[in-house]
Amino acid sequence: MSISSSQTFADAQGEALMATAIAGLSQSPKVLPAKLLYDERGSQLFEAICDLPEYYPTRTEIGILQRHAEQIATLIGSNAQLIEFGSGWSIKTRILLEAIDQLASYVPIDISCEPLLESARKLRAAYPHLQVHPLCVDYEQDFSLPDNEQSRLRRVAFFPGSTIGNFPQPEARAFLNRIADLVGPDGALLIGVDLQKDLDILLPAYNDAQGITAEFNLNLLHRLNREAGANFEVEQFEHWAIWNEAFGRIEMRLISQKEQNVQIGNATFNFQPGESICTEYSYKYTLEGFAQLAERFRVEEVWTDARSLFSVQYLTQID
Ligand code: AVI
Repeated sequence: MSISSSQTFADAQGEALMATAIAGLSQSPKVLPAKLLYDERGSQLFEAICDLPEYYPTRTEIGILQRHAEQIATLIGSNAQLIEFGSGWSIKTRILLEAIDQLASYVPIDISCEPLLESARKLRAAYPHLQVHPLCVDYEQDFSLPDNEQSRLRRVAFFPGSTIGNFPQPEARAFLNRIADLVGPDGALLIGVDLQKDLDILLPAYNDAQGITAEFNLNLLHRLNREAGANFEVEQFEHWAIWNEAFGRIEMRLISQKEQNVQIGNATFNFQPGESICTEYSYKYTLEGFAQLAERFRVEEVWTDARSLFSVQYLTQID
C-alpha cells in the first residue's frame, strides 16, 4: 500500500469511527459500542485483564476445558471441522486439539489478521495433519466458509470466553441462530457462558484493584481523541462497572466528573456531573436463561467448576 492510499484508508476509518461515536453519544442515555474497546492497546489491556486475580472467567473456563477435554473431544469427534469465532492465539483450542485424535479441519476466525495468520502458521507446525483455514473477517458480519472438500465434514462451532455475554440479548439470539445456519442440521456448538453469581465475586471482576479494567475502559476515550478527532479530557471521566439486576448484566460505564462539553467533528455533547456513557454489557446467564436464548439448539452437556462460576456447554441443533 502506498503512503497516500494507507493515509486515505486511515482517514476513512477515522470518519467511520467518528460517525459511530456521534451516533452512540446522541442517544439518551449515551452509549458507545463495546467493539470500539479493542484497538491494539485495548486488546493488550484485555489480555492483562484475563490474568487479574479478580477476573475469574478465563482461568475458570480453561480449568473446565482441561478437566473435561476427553469427553469434549469424544463429542466433537475426529472427522469434524471446528470453527472458532474470535480465535486470537487459539490458546483454548489447543487444549481440545491435544485431546482430539487427529481433528480433520480447523477454521479460526478473527478480525485481527496478523496474529490470526501467525497463529495458523504455528498450529500447522504443531499439528501437521490438521487442515487450518484462517478467515480474517468480522464474524458479526455475513461471511461464508471456504468451499472445498472439507465443506462436507460435520461442523462444530467453538465460541469460548463468554463473548456471547457482550451481545445485547436480541443480537445474541440472532447470532446463535446464524451459528445454527452455519453448522447445519448435524452440526454442534461448544460455547463458554458466564453464570449469574454473588456480587462479591462479580463486581470486583469488573472493578479490579489495580485499575486495569479502568484503563481498558478509558482507553476508548483516548482512542476517540487520537483517531476520531474528539477532545475528551480523559481524566475528567471515571470508570465504574455496575450490576443491572433487571437485565442480568454488568454495565461498564464512564462517568463524567463535572459538567463539560466534548467536541467530536462538528458535534458537541454536553455532560452533566455524574452522567455516564455505557461502553459494554456483559450478560450473566442462568442455565435455564441461556437454554431459552439458544432456541434452535438442544443443550446436551454442561460442565461447570466447583463454585458454578462459569459453564462450558455442548449444544446440538434441534431438528
Ligand atoms: C470479552 N468479554 C467476554 C469480557 C467480559 O468479561 O465481558 C470483556 C471485559 N470487559 C471488562 N472486563 C472484561
